[in-house]
Amino acid sequence: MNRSTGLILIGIILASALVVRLNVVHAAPKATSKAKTETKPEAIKQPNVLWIISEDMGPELSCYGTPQVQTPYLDALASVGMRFTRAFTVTPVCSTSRSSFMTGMYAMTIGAHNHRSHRNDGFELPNGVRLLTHWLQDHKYFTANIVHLTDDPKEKFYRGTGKTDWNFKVTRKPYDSNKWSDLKKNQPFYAQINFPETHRGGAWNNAHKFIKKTADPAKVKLPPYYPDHPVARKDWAQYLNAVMALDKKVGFVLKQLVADGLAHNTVIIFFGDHGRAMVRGKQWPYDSGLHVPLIIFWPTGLPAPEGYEAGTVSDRLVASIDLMATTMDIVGLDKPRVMEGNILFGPNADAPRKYVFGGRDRGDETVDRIRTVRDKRYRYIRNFYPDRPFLQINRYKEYQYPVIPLMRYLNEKGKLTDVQARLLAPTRPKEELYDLDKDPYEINNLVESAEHQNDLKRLRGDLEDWLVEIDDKGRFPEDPKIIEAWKKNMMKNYDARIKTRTQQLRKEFEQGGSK
Ligand SMILES: [Ca+2]
Repeated sequence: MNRSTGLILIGIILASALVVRLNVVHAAPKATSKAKTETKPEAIKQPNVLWIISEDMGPELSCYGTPQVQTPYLDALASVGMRFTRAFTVTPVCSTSRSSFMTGMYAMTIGAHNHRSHRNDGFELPNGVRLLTHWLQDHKYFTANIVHLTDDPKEKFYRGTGKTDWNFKVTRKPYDSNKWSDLKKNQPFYAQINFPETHRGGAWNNAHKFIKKTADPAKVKLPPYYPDHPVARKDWAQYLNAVMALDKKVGFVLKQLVADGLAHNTVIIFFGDHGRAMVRGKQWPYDSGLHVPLIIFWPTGLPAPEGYEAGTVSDRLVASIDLMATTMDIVGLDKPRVMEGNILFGPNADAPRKYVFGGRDRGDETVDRIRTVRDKRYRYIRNFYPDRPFLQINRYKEYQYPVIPLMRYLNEKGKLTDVQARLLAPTRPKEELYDLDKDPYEINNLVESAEHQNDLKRLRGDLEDWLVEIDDKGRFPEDPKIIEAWKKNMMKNYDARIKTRTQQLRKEFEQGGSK
């Protein structure tokens, strides 16, 4: 961690909070806003809430102990806020995860469980379920999904994506603004910033250009189910570079929050929309696809709720849908009766979770259904399509993840370890059970282990109860025409590109050799 940057930031945030307590005018450090920084007591009563959301990112930050990554700003935020080590999204891909955490409901309950579904068929949310921002707008909150962090229209780096990506029809304008500069004058506000760096694409590919010190591919730590090959190391290092570019943008936001005099009355929630965009990460409901970083900062200008302790690390189980329930509670809204998310803090807090649940369904053209439950120690997984390969064809991933063609190539040469080769097996186990304490990479399936039969039965039963409780819509197969349309579209978009890229990569594999 860059200690000096981190310490400066801690100082700024604490100083800002202290200023409020002393009720004096805040001396803003190099504010880029013209707004006055004087604080008003009435603005403090209704907290602002800021969600900063990283794309496709597991807890690969330096404050979570990941080597070769330096995230001074998020580390600093964690050091004055609360860092959660067991936070999970309920699904491992953008649209289903976002449909969940923006409604406080499991995607499987509300019928939003198939990736990029219901875009043009008029499908609406069930009665009593609404977007977070619709609740907030009716509660007289100003809402924003920030694209423009500055007022410079030419600014390319310090921007948000404005991503929504929901699998249902939105019946009303979901946000009032996309400009940061609208926030100060429209308090109380709820703002969301979605950053793209850790999503594969242009921002990922260029991330190393925006940071001072890049990750060293030779020193990154790869999961054992990836081949230890220069291509895999380079890919992982670029992911960490993307994390570092993201951190730089988070730092910009935090500094701007202070400069605008908003740090004293804004609750900050930072999390990932699901796990990393790697094989066995995004789209797979293991820890590697569901485990996300979560940092919550409670400003000291507001009384901290019971259960929130600044500067601490919590190992309680948190589901992404809890963030919506908690946000509604923070602003003074009652949690709707049907909501499946839990309130984390304060007098209305729900009991801490014993389990977090999740799963996946169709992703692009790839039909699947997996459900999972995890307690603090074990993860149980049920595969509803055990007759299909783990790496059944998904053209997006075949094109985007270089480790997939690498593994296919090395498998042909017989150069994969048993653990790695399992990902290319033609079938999958019906059930999986992992001891996360002993096996954080989830590679030793304990379903046949005599000493784990009690835990297996317990979690199997909990999962079955949950499927009934949430009225899981994934039990109904999708219209085959929808799947066929996806397949045709993906073939058209990707087949030629995959062929060219695989040929290029194979040359690289041959030159790189395997270690
Ligand atoms: Ca995503």
